Amino acid sequence: MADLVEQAKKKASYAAIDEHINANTHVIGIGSGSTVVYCVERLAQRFKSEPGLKIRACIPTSFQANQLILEAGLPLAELNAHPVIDVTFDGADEIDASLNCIKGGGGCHLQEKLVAAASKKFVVVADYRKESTALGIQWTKGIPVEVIPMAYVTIQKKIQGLGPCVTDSGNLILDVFLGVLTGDAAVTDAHLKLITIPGVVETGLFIGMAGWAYLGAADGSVKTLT
Ligand code: ABF
Repeated sequence: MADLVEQAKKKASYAAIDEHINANTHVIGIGSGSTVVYCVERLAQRFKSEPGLKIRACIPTSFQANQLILEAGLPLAELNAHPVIDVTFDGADEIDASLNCIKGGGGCHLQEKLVAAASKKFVVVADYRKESTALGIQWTKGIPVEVIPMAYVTIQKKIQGLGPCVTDSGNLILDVFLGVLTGDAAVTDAHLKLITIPGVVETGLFIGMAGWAYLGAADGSVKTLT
């Protein structure tokens, strides 16, 4: 089982990199989590072996991504130095048929969303366990919500969030249970309900941001959603 999942993550990541990285991709966003490790692995292989690739900058979404980029020998740079990203690759906790995602199970969704929002193309890579007909079915740990530390108790009372844990940006994460979110309107309503609370910095609901999802299957194939 563990081997099948790792194989699925790797196949999905390699397919995504091979389809979206070419001589015209210069600035690349690097997501967080265990699947993205394979994206960086494949990117580094191609960076070192294809002189035609002109990768100028890799923008991290977390401390983990920062370290992955450095250790792979890829060019690390800040979002403020490269505010327009050609393509970003990132994992997800759950993805529905409209490519809406729950992200942030690793506590990185604020920086992930900032990088995704600056990207011309946002590509999700995941294994088969993440695909879902409605958000909240597969991922049952709640929607991660990043909040300002000063207000976390007040917010926690309002939304009955579990937590907190500390993020790379020095904020706190609360996990909020809103049930199964069926359809785009329900996902949008959930995001708006949370984001309008003073002190909420960002939610883990990524709505309409992903243009592609590469999902590795247990049989070694890769399913593409667009
Ligand atoms: C990041 O890592 C997060 O937004 C998401 O929570 C998680 C997915 O990790 P993995 O690829 O390990 O499942 O992308």
